[in-house]
Amino acid sequence: MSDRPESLTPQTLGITIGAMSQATGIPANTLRTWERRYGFPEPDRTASGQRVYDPTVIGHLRLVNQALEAGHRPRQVLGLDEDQIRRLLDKTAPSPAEPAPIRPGTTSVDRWLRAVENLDGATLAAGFRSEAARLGVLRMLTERAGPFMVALGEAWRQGRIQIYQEHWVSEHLRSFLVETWGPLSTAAAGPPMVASSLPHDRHDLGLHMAASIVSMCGWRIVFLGRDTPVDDIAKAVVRARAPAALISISAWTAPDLAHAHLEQLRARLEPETYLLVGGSGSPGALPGITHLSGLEPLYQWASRPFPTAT
Ligand code: B12
Repeated sequence: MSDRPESLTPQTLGITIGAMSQATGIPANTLRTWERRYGFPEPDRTASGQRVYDPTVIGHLRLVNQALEAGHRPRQVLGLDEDQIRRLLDKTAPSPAEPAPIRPGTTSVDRWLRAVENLDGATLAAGFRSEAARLGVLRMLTERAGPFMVALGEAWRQGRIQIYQEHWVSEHLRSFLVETWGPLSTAAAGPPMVASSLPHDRHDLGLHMAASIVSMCGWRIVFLGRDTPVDDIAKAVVRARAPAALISISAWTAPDLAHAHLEQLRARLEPETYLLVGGSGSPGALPGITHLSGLEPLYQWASRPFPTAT
């Protein structure tokens, strides 16, 4: 991949096994074992033999993860396509009118990465909107926007995307997400939910994605955004009389730091306040914390009857 850093081509758009593992929470060894036993996920190889995965497989693997969490076995799940896993998980089957998935090599992720390279805002804006209309917001975020940002991070790490391009695209995606959740939240009939990142974490796109999901379910968002002190998150929950707080933790936050902040926050909240936690830097299940492994479980959680305010 590093032999042609000057331009983005289909071969250079893949992500490494480390990035795939980070994006899905599936250990690299498990990915290799599944490839050997079940032929999935099947990577391409660079000239030096390094595995490179199509980033759109991230959404598929996150579904596999959910099916395994739900008690299904790898051999039952790994031969299934995304729609079959959704049906296994009792998710709504897609309508017959839904278009077939875009083939690798012409994926939205590829097109959007090229748009970033060329600072082509029109292609990005049209792409975000049309994919949201085509797939629905939940699938657009889990199967397109999330994998796109992971691929972008990989391209940046390899020096193929500059920091100005990363800032530029982050602002584009942020605008799209705010336009998605803002009007829903303003019109929401449900209770408030405080949405925040942890101290020092300047990543907030996962938080905007999570806000988009819960606002679709009728929650009103009290958005604190990135890098918020734990005490202030707790004060906002009290002030808003919010029955729930949502914390998004990016891959940048070290797990032990995230753990410490979450313990502090839990101690400052009333016991009955729900503390929802997710994002690729989430330290996982902790006492008093509702850890959710992705946006689909968040959607399930937020669709339940509203709790009463504390
Ligand atoms: C965009 C970006 C930035 C932007 C952020 C802009 C913004 N407004 O958010 C900027 C330029 C500011 C930035 C800065 C930095 N970044 Co940065 N960044 C990224 C990038 C490319 C995308 C982040 C993102 O949006 N990911 C997509 C999100 C949405 O994915 P996610 O968190 O997994 O969330 C998904 C689910 O988990 C779920 N979810 C999210 N939240 C929640 C919450 C709940 C409750 C639930 C249920 C679900 C859920 O929704 C998403 C759906 O797919 C990542 C690459 C990556 N792999 O993520 C690097 C990345 C996170 N950054 C990285 C680094 C190193 C940095 C910097 C240190 C760079 C620098 N030298 O300055 C700084 C750190 C700044 C800081 N103090 O936080 C590294 C972290 C590596 C590590 N493990 O430490 C990454 C992984 C890049 C890389 N490959 O190396 N970054």
